[in-house]
Amino acid sequence: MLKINDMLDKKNYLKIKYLENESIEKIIFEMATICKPEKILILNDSDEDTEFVRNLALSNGEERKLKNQNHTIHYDGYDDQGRDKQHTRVLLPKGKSISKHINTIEKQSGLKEIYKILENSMMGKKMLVRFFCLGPLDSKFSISAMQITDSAYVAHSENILYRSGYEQFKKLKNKNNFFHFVHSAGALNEAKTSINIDKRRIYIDLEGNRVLSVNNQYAGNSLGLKKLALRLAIHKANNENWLSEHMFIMGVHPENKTRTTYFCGAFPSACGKTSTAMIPGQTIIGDDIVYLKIWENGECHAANIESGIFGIIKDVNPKDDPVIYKYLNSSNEIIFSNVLESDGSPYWLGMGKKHPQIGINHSGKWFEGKRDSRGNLIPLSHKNARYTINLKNLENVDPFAENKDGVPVKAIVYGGRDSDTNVPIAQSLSWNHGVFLGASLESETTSATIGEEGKRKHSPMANLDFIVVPLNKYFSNHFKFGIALKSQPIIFSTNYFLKNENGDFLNSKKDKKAWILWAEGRVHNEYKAIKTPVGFIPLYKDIAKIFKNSLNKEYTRQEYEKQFTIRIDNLIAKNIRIQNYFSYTKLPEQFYQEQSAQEKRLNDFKKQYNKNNISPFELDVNPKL
Ligand code: SPV
Ligand code: MN
Repeated sequence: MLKINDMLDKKNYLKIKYLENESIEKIIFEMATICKPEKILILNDSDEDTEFVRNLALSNGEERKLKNQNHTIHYDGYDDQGRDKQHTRVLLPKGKSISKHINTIEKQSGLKEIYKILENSMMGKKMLVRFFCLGPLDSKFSISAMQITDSAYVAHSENILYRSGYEQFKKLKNKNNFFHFVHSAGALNEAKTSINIDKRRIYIDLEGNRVLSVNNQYAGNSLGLKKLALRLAIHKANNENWLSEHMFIMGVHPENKTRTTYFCGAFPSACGKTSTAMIPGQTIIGDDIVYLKIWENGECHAANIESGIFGIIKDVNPKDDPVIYKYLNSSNEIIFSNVLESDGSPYWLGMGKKHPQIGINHSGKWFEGKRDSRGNLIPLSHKNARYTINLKNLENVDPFAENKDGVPVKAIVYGGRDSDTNVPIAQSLSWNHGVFLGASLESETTSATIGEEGKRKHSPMANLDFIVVPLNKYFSNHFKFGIALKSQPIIFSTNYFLKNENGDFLNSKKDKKAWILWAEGRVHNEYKAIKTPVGFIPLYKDIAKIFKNSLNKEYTRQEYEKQFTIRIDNLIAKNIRIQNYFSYTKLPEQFYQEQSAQEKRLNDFKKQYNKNNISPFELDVNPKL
């Protein structure tokens, strides 16, 4: 029987000892005893170790080189292309319950199950132990996080996406206040993808500040630092009065002005979060996960928890996403996942270029017209295919991206995929109303999670998949956070996905720039607005001018009218859906106050105008701030 001594040589043992942390030793030894790797490799922050992981991913076949020397390609299994919500569960101590929306399993039986699955899972493979810091190093945002994995692809991705934290761990001085993640891809086939998908499990241990994940490779399931750490951080934040959110951070730069206004924005997966943060002319700090804290000066400060982007590649083309498209064609380090490879080049859906009729993709050898075992046509690349890049070489990275104090946030945006209800942009009437708008976010499902697409679902703060505390507690935390701030960010709601009667989008992808610039102007009191039951909307003359100046586009009165019509009946129906959806649980009093106030405003409006759809021009008479 393999012993720790056989797995761990002197050099690696000393790398553990250097950290002077008993908990780390204990965890590594316990997991190695269960998973039985052929070798334990402790990786520090050195270039040598980073290079080692990159090469290991290539030599063990989890990644392959593309024509461009710094580009590699990785495939996840055909049925491992999104987050597995069904098998992601919170371990719950006996006799405890959290909330209906949280998928749970009794802790002892859950641990027993996953330990059994993890048994021998790393046989013949190397156990890689890697140390990171969530948030800027040595800051009030920093959380240390250790990743144990047998996948060099996972370790390689995390090297690109997170800040190295081996030295930061040393500063913990033997404390166990860190997150840790154990992952095994499990048995692999000849394509080096996980075989035992039926035994895919992601179990979250809140008290232990750890997540165990097995039989998967797709990053949303396997990379501890990403959505697994987000869940642990939400738990921590809700006990410590700060926020851990599924948000971007960007610097907004109005035309012909020198100021920068920082925005955070929460959008469900595949609903425009990255592309908002990448709007031409603006600067990006992060595109996925943000911690927000009340700073000493009473302002809201936010920091990016990551240092890279794991972005959806579909529809990245020179017209819609020029910055990313250019980057993907540069010599910077990139991992492409689940795209088509032909002759050493990557191809994906919506790249705006002719693609070959044959190649290799997530289904193996691919040809146009190929069908899977269920009879479905296999597209050339998966809709949830991704690119993994570091932020530092992006031309639009914000100069304060690594600031230890984060940046002061002046606006928060909530947006969902909604074809028929919300206007493209509205400013909430107050912080509490904004929290209510975030809490009532709905969105049509996308390919970022496994399951049916296009179904309208509730998506509070675009964070529901990751909220591991009761919604009452989570929403209360938001309300309280606003009260404690000396100056509150202004909350806006957006909707990029309105459609006409024929199912065509009413807006082009570029239009989001106009909404964001209008919101930025509102932060600085530069525009008047029209008050509606769902918040303040732009005046035609202002938004048309923004379209002209920033996009060189004539925004017609007809477009404005169609997009900013207040769809009273749909909004009332939404309000009822929200009420029904949350009826199973008790929410904070402020939520109910906002909901009934909104209901009253909608009903009063309906009475006053006596119709279902009210043109903004009918409201344009008496603009108020
Ligand atoms: C998302 O789905 O929200 C993502 C990608 O950012 S994943 O890593 O799957 O979470
Ligand atoms: Mn995300």
